[in-house]
Amino acid sequence: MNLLNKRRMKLFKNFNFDKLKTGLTKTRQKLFDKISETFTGKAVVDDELIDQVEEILVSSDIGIDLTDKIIDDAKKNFKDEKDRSPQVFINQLKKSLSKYVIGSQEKVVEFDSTKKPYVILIVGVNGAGKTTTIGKLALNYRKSGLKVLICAADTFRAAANEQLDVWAERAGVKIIMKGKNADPSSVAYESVQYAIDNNYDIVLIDTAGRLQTKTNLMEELNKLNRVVKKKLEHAPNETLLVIDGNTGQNGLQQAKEFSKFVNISGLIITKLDGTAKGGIVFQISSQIDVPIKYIGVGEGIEDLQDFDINQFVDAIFNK
Ligand SMILES: Nc1nc2c(ncn2[C@@H]2O[C@H](COP(=O)(O)OP(=O)(O)OP(=O)(O)O)[C@@H](O)[C@H]2O)c(=O)[nH]1
Ligand SMILES: [Mg+2]
Repeated sequence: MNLLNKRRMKLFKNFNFDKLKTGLTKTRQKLFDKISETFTGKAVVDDELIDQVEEILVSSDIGIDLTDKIIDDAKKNFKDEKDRSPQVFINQLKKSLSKYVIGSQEKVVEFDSTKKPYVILIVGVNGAGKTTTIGKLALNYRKSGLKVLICAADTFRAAANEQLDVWAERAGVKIIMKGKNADPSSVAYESVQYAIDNNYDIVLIDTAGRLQTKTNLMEELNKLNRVVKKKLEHAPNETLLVIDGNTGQNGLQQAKEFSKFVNISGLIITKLDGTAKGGIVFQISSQIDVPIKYIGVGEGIEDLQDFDINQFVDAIFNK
């Protein structure tokens, strides 16, 4: 392992295939089960069947553009196959789906111990799952042996501090908060200062939910970013946009708009348990060049998983 790899490391890997598969049940029903039904009793996949598969993909949250690409790609590769059975076609489909996501996944940013404190900014629209995700991340980083500080920069919503405080306690980490309506940038600034003074390894900054269409709130995020950078030049080291997996097409819009104001290094798609709209993951990845770092598959502190495209595809396209 070279020095660079040693410094930039994946500190924890959370992955449980069964949990992922259970979480994605509704998405699987909408995609794989429907495709399987179409293939029932058919030994050979012909163009008419492929047209039906195309319709199923379009009506899921994969979207028209990506479906076009996937179907073209799968058709092209399937043409050369001697075995024209449904299983072989499904395998082609899986490969084609992964193909359009894998490129952006190579850009995932990992923890770097030379950047101390390492600062992660969490942003997103109202109710996306930011605060919950911070609690989950804090626990994972602490378990990895890091000294973790949580910064409560959501000074807007009543009870935001209390909610985050509960998560900090669950995760067993320190939290910095100020009164309601304090300037979020000042809480962030002071937290980073505190982390520097007290030898913290990592700072997780929670922010208020904001609609991507509200320019003043988006400017506020940009300011917070600048203020943190002023205190610590390398920070924020990661800016993660949290997207609720149920929001479908709007999630894509959120990613595009937030990117105009802050440099999004990764996405966290939450609430993939219980939604039928998991196909949105493919659409988002194929349309914006930002990797998906984690996915949320439940409300509990252990329910944050690393995103792995091949496992994700397997969890949807398996009985
Ligand atoms: N099922 C499920 N629920 C989740 C997940 N992540 C978050 N939630 C729930 O989503 C709701 C909102 O979560 P919060 O963490 O408060 O969201 P937020 O983005 O901080 O919300 P605001 O600060 O109000 O913008 C809570 O009820 C969470 O329990 C997940 O992965 N799965
Ligand atoms: Mg919150």
